[in-house]
This record gives sequence, C-alpha cells and structure tokens, in this order.
Amino acid sequence: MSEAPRKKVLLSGIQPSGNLMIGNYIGALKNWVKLQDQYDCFFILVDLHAITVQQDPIELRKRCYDFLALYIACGIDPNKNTIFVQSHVPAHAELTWVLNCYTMMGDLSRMTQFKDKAKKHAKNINSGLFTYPVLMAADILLYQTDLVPVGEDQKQHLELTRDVAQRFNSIYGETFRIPEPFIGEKQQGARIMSLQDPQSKMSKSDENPRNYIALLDPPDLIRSKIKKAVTDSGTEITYEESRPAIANLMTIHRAISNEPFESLTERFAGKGYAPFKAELADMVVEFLKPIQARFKEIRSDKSELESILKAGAEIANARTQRLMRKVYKKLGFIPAG
Ligand code: ATP
Ligand code: LTN
Repeated sequence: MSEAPRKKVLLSGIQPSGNLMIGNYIGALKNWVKLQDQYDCFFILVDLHAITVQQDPIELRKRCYDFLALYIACGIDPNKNTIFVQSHVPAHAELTWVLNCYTMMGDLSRMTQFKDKAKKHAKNINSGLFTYPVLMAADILLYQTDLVPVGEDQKQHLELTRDVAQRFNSIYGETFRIPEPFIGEKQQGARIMSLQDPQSKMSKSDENPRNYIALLDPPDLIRSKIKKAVTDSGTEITYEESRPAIANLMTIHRAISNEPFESLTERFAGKGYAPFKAELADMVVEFLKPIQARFKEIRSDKSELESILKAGAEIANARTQRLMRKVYKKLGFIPAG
C-alpha cells in the first residue's frame, strides 16, 4: 500500500509582546489564514523570544491568551492547526544550543533587528537578543518546515536559518529541510510603516501607540489615529516611493479592500487627504468590528484556550522529540536509552 504524500509544513510565530496590530495582521496573520488549508500548520506563541526584552510577567501571561484568542478571531482554525506556546516544548531551547555551535558571531552581528533592538534597549543588550535568530532557526528546523510566512523584516532571519541548516547538513548529511520564506510584496503590505514616522516599520511594541493601529483599538481611537497620521507634501492620493506616508495608507487600504491603487487615485482625484483618510478609518473600523466581537467571546473561555494550547504542545513535543533524537545521534551523542 502506498503512503499518502506528506502534507507540506508551514510554520510561523509571533512574539507575545506589545499589542497585536494591523501590520502583524497584513504582513503575517492574513497569509496564515489564507494558507492554513493547504499546509500542515504550526503557529507558535514565541514567549522565549519575547523575554529578549524586559517583560512584565503578569502582562506576558495575559497577552499569550489574548494573542491566541486573536489568532482564532482572525480566522485561524484551532481544530485544523497546531497552535502552542514555545516554552511548552523544551526541544526549542535544546536545538537552539546545538545550532548556536553552528552559527557564526559575524553573521549574527549583521542582523538589522539586533542592531535596531540594541539601539532601542541600550541598557539591556543581553546575549539572548544577539542569538535570537538562532532560536528562530530552531523553531523552524525542528518541524522540517517547508514554508514560513512572515513580514519583510524577517527575511534576513530566514536567510540565516537556511545558511545554518545548510552548514549542518553539509557536515552531518541531510538532516534539516531547507525552508522557503513566504513574504508578500511591499505594495501588498509586507512592510507596513509607522503612522507617525513612515520611515520606520510599524511595530507592536512601539512606545507611542499612535504609531500603530492595534487589532483591539476601539473605533474612535482608530479614527483619531488615522486622521492624525502624518502625510507627505502635495494632496494627491498616488502611490510613489517618494511619498512614503500616503503610500503606506494606500497599502493598508488595499490590503483590506483589495481595491487597486489606480482606482483609489481616480476616486480621490482633486479631493485631498481628508476624505481618503475618513474612508480608510471607516473601513478599518468595519473590518475589525467582527474580529473584536469574536475575540471577546473566545477570550472569555479560558479553559478552552488552555486545552487548545495543551493539545498543541502534545503534538509539537512528539514531533520534536523524534527530531532531537536524530540530531543528537548525528552529533555522536550516546543515546539516552
Ligand atoms: P515587536 O515590536 O514586539 O518587536 P513586531 O511588531 O515587530 O514586534 P513580531 O512579533 O516581531 O512583531 O512579528 C510578528 C510578525 O509580524 C512577523 O511575521 C513580522 O514579520 C510581521 N510584522 C511585524 N511588523 C510588521 C510590519 N510593520 N509590516 C508587516 N509585517 C510585520
Ligand atoms: N522572529 C520573528 C518571530 C518568530 C518566528 C519564528 C517567525 C520567532 N520564531 C519562526 C517565523 C518562524 C519576528 O517576527 N520577530
């Protein structure tokens, strides 16, 4: 009897830090939802990654439940996908140690996320922040992942993951599958920019919440954030690299409405920014309304959320234990029996 072909593996993670926001949705979550039926999916709440910057323990615990409920509210089906908390699966930390020994300091020091975060947290440049991409490589390689849907900012980490896997494979023979990134085009929202500073990426841990639209922001706050978002000189609604603020707002519009840029330009010709911003705000509010309602309902059943995480961790532990045995054997470690 022939075996059913292996379903390809998709894996991604989000750090439970800050407030899940529209950039995370457009750059990552939206693609998770779109691809979930075609792949064997693993979605991870990467709490071990989150502690590379200082976290409040009570907030962190609450946020993990919030994020899980938001994933489901956004359309991730917990019955079809494996959703779990990274710290529930010890192999992530174990494989990280192994991969640390096959990752070069020079490569890590080129990572722009490290440079950005080191600047932002100048008093806490810990070694976890530096080796953060190795933990991410372990997350991915542990499941023989084929596809990793992420925003554009993670491209460099994905390249490092591929390099580390290839280095290990070339020494010990085929061990890890080499993963492919799944990153949309910039115009499709792979890099949503900050509302107040369109030169920097929108970020859910930004200390100024006016820079992002959180998925749980109330309607009035969303309207006010969009109204006060910075704009470029000129008044036309046209997509140009030289006008990053309006290009960003148009990208958010298109990611939600699917309306082409040309059509937006045409509809708002000669009208200026205000009506465009007002329409965008209404659209975002309407888009988030059902997500927020579902979130409220799902979040209120904590025991259901706990059982989703428990089931996810069981599957993930079984998968990763097998892989770790293989890795340790290749390294020449005596089997634990
Ligand atoms: P933090 O500010 O807490 O470091 P973050 O907003 O950068 O977080 P991550 O947890 O690092 O979010 O990323 C979660 C996912 O969202 C990743 O796939 C990342 O690439 C994507 N993402 C983050 N910011 C953006 C953005 N501005 N535009 C598009 N995708 C994004
Ligand atoms: N580093 C990612 C989060 C992350 C991740 C992963 C994404 C951790 N492990 C594995 C994809 C696959 C970030 O967005 N900062």
